Amino acid sequence: MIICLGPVGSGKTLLLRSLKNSGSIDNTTTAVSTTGTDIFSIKIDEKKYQIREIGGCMAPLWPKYFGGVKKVIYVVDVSNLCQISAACVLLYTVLVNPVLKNVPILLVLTKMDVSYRQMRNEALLMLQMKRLQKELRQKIEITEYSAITEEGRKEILNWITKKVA
Ligand SMILES: Nc1nc2c(ncn2[C@@H]2O[C@H](COP(=O)(O)OP(=O)(O)O)[C@@H](O)[C@H]2O)c(=O)[nH]1
Ligand SMILES: [Mg+2]
Repeated sequence: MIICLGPVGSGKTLLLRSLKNSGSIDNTTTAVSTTGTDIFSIKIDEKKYQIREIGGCMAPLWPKYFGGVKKVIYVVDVSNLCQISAACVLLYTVLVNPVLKNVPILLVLTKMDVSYRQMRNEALLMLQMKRLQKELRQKIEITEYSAITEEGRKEILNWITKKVA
């Protein structure tokens, strides 16, 4: 099982929906923020991957779902600078959990369609990625995404299918 975490409204549901069905996001898609958890079954090259989205408002309960997790996708909304430092603290509390000490992490900087290119560096700075990468033993990869343009979709799918060393 892969889990998808991130603050409320960071774009988890839209990301997983667009990974599941490319082109499924349109103006008629209503966004209801996820309260419990939602499981998305994503088929890549005839193989099925289960990804569980855990609602951002459930952050205190996240660790309940860490058992048996193989990979973590962490979604951060780069268009919302106010949320980024909170996202960083949350990410840190996730990564120090011993259950996840060998689990690869994909940090998805999403809503790139809203932000300017240089937002990436600014966001990484605010997330204190350098420090995180130094202090933590997990392998953290960083990628950019937009559920609107679906730019970056392939990179995420590749990461999902990659064998865990
Ligand atoms: N422009 C833009 N808006 C997005 C993107 N991803 C999500 N959103 C919007 O952000 C809001 C929250 O998205 P949602 O996927 O429900 O967030 P969740 O709470 O993390 O599941 C919704 O209004 C989405 O339409 C994106 O890549 N680009
Ligand atoms: Mg959601």
